[in-house]
Parts: sequence; structure tokens; C-alpha cells
Amino acid sequence: MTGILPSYQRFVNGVPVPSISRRSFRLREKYLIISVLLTFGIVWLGALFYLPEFKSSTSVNDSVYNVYKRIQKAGPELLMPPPLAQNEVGDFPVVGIARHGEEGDDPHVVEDRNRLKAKIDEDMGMKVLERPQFDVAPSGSSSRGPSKPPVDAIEEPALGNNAANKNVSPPALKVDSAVQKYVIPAMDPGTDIDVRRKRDTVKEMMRHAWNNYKLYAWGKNELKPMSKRAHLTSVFGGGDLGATIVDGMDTLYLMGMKDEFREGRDWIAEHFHINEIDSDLSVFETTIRFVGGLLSCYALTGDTLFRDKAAEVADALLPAFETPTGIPYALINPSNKINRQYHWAGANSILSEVGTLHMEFTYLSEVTGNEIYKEKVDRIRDVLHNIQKPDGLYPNYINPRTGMWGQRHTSLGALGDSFYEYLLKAWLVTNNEDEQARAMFDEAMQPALEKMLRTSPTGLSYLAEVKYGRVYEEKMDHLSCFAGGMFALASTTLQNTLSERYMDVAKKLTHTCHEAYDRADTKLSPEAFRFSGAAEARAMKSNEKMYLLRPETFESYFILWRLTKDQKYRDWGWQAVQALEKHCRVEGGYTGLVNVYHSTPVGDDVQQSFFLAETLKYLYLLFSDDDLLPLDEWVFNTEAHPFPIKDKNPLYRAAAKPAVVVHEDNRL
Ligand code: DMJ
Repeated sequence: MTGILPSYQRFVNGVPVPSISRRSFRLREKYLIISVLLTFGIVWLGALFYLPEFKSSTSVNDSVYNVYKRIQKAGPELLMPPPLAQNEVGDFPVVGIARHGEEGDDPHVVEDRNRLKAKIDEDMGMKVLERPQFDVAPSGSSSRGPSKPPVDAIEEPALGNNAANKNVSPPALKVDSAVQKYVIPAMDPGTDIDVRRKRDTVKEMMRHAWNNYKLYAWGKNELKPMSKRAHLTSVFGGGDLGATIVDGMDTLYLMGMKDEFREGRDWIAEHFHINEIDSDLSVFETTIRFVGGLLSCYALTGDTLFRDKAAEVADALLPAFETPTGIPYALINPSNKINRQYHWAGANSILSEVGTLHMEFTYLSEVTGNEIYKEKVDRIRDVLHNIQKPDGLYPNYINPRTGMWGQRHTSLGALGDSFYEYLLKAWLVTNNEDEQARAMFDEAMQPALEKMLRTSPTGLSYLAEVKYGRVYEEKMDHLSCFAGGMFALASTTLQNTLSERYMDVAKKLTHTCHEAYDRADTKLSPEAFRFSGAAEARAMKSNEKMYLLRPETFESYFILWRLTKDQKYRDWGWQAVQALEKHCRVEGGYTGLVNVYHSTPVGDDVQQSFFLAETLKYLYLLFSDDDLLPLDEWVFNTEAHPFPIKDKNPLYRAAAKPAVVVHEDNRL
């Protein structure tokens, strides 16, 4: 590189003379050039990753995505969220870019951080998913389990007694193969065929949710529909319990999806082993989703596999009940039997959790003949019955060691909700035998309505949050929207001084919940909505603006439709179906939304198991005839798993009581 070389010619007095120039650089110059190039490279790369305009610029989008993809190979995915890929722009929510809550202490951000950690752990030891083939014929009975379930018992669920209806076959569903996006056919409101098509739309949604779970997350708990991979959540621990399978089974059955039901049944027979799980499980979530789901399948089919698995799950939870009061701890590790409370609840258990085991445990005793389960929940009932209630209200926290209330916070939303629901339903499902439960329900509702039920300046009724007997937040959770259905059921099942009020409250609350949907750009409700200042049925904080595919409002539409036959409940349900299809459906399933007030919302990338268990089931039932799970024969647990009513429903399937043996000396 050194030396002097001729480079061009000069002319001196017209005579060309060789000219010389330097073709190389001095060492210092070389260093300078290299540093300039290096600096330029670093600045360019930095701009590529961090400047927002680069992130959203379509011109560089693909290359950014490719760079990300290459980096992803070198480490766990969530160390860097994927940028938006060009081919994912359009009708689908944006993939991956974390724009969740703007607030640092947002509990969902904290939760996301935990999930991130779990995700990294998972990625480090990820097993290859076991996936059944789509086009393989349903397998026969498993080698380990009992014979195949009688899924033929419910073929296509009946439309009802309208003979004209039965001969009408609905037009084929249209699927746009380019994006696999279902195209909702135009409807002719008010006709039977229209209702049938709406119901078929919901069934197709179930198929989409199930098929994608099967394809990308089979055997794992839930699906990440945008990332197209398994989703791990803390409520199910870190193990592979197939939560979506167990939770979704009875919906498949009711929809007549026999092949899928058989696949799920086979997976449960072969792979569902709760005692192998070595991480914390929520006693409540495991009960309502797993014990509840399995018991419903047992009632519907009579297949003893489901009953036995339900007992296996409940047995794994029993050590959590070993407390001085019998009130269970929140979490249990089935493998080492160690119990724990949620760290955010201190030493306390949660009212909605300890009060929402009664239906499952009582029915399990009935079908197994083993009293232990009922004894456990009766003990909880006794504590809650006998304890003094401040102002007649049940606080949300109770200490299982002392049996004393914790913080005096009362709610019909998060932390309180299904405790009240189960007081009513324990009475209903026992064919009114459990009178204590109904009495506790009516007694609890009087002060609860007095303190919590409020009316906004424009006349919307809502349930506020109460602390120490006073309203402290003019806020209603989406979770509270189940209350419309609960009050409607309470009203029509017992004539007392409260019946009329209950129905009035049921209709008003359901109207408010619909308003919360209607006032959002996506026509889907936020997680919580407020009634203060300028807000009327609208979320104010960023962590309230999400929609998690929740079912509660549709549950109330369904119950109120059955009980009043007011067409508006079906219309509102159909609006919800359209909104779900527009904003939550993605190629890989259904996602929740981060902000319902964005017209092109970002997805949260979680397909909750309750979307299959509850949301789609209630929407399907809303467009079905009343003889599919009639309300005087079935009661839904809080996860929408139907339980047969004792002495009214032949599918109750109580175990034969052991014969009483009388000895010669008259000893029993
Ligand atoms: C479900 O798991 C149950 O409905 C529970 O009672 C409350 N939350 C979810 C659905 O939102």
C-alpha cells in the first residue's frame, strides 16, 4: 500500500510529463476513515432499532424484521419484541410491539414481566410440541382409558320444535383463503334461518380457535394467536395441563364437533396427569376450569374417564384445605404439596376464590360417592355463614389461619363476584335443597345493592366499589357484568319481596354493560369503566382499556334472552360477534385487545381458555333454541360448564349409595 505511483499526465509547455500522486493513505488517515465508517455504521444500526419512525416505516420494515429474526435466533424471543412485519399490516392487530399500559406500576405490565421471565425459561427448555394431524381420522379408544365417549348423544344440537326450521340447511360458510378470515354472510334479521346462520358463525369461530390451538399449542395451556406458539400463564403453573382442551371440551360437545371432542378426550386420557405438575396452581382456577370442565363432560357423556380425572384434580388440591379454619390457601404445588398465598394478598385468601368451589366439590361427591369434597366446601360455607359481616357486607379478603376478614373492600367485580353467584347456584343446582345458600344470597344482596348500586347522571345503573361501607371508586369491572344474568336468575326462581327488584337491576346492569361495549370504537368493552367526571361507562386509565375476550356480558345476554325473549339481547350478542370477528380474529386464533378505544387496536396475543369455555359457548347458546341446555335442568358454573340439576335432570348421574350393611348384633 505504500509507494508513489504515476496516476495521470500533466503537460508542461505542451509536452506530456509523467505526473505522480499518492494512491495510498498515511496511517493516521486510515484510522480516521475507519473511525468515521464505524461511527456511521453504529448510528445507522441504532436508528434502525430505536427511532419510532424507522419502526413504522414500511420501506424498511421487512429488513428490520429480518434483522430481528436473525437476532432472535441467537436468544430468547422476548428479550426484544418483534417489530411489525409488513405482511401483518391490515385487518390484523399489530404483532408484538409492546405498547401495553403507559403506567410504570400497571399490574398488567408487572404480570407481563413475570410472563416474560416464564417465557424465557420456557424457551430455554422448550420441548417440541406434540401435534395431532388435522386430516387424521379420530383415533379410537385410548389404550389406558375406558371406552370412547358416546359423543353421538348430541349430534347437531336441535334448533327446537319449529318443523320448518329443521329442514333448512344453512348456506355454506365462506372463508377467504388468502387470510383465512371468515366472511360473515349478510343477514336477514328476524328469521329462523338468520338465527341459524348466526349460530353457525359462532361454531365456525370455535373451529378457528380450536384448530389454531391444536396447530400451535396442543397440550400447552393456552395459545398466543399472533406469535403462533404456546402461552404460559401463572394461574395454571408452568406445566402442560392442556387448559384450553379441558376448558373447551363441553363447548365442542354442545356444538356437535365430534372429531375435535374425541381428540380432546384422547389427549386427556393419555396426557392429563395433574400430579406430575411441579409448580403453583390456583385452587380456584383449577377447580372452575378443570374440575368443572371434566364434570360437565361426565354429565353430558357418562364417560367415567371425566369423572375419575375430575376426582384426580380435586385430590391434588385437597392439601390446600389443611388450614385451621378449612379455608383453603390460594395456590398449591401438586407435586410437593406446598401451599402459598398470592404475595399481593398478604396472608389472606380471596372471597371469590374460596367461595367458588361449592358447586364443583359438592357435585363431585355426588358422582363419586366420596363425601370428602363436600365436607371441605361445607366447612368453608360454615365459616362464611357464621362470621360477622360488617354492615352486612362480605369483604374480599379472609385470613385462613384466623378466620378474620382482611381489608374491608367489597366488590361484585374482581375478588368478590362469583362468591355471590355460587350462593344462588348452590341452591339452584341442588333443586332448592341448599336453602342456607339461597338465604345467604338474599341477605347479602340487600346491603350490597344498597351500598353498591348507583345511577350515573345520565341514568346508567352500575355497581361501584365499596371500602369500609362507602363507595370509594365510581368504577365497574367488566367482570361484574355477569351480575345481570345472576339477578335475572334470582328473580325468576323464587318469588319474594326482592324478585321484581332483581329483574329490574338485571336489565339495567346489562344495559350499562352493553353501553360500555357500544361506546368503544371497537364495540368491545374495556376491562373496567368509570362513572365520574366526564366519564360514563368508559375506561379512564390505560390498564382498564383492554378487552381480554371476556364472557360476562354475553352470559347476561344469554340468560336474559332465555328469560325475557327480548330480541335486543340477541341483537347485542350479534354486534359482539361482529366486533370479535373484526378486531380479535387473527390468522392464528383470537386475541384480546390492549385498547378498545383504538379503531385499529393492538392485540395482547393471548387466546384465553375461557374464550372457548365461556365466550363462544354463551354466544352459541344465545342463538340456539331453549331446549339446548334448558335453564330448569342445568346450572352453569362460573366458567360456563353446565351442571345438571339434582332430581330434575336425568344426567345428574349420582353414584349409587353404598348399601347399608346391618350386622347380626344390629351394628350398622
Ligand atoms: C372466568 O374464568 C370465570 O368466569 C371467572 O369467574 C371470572 N373470570 C373469567 C372470565 O372472565
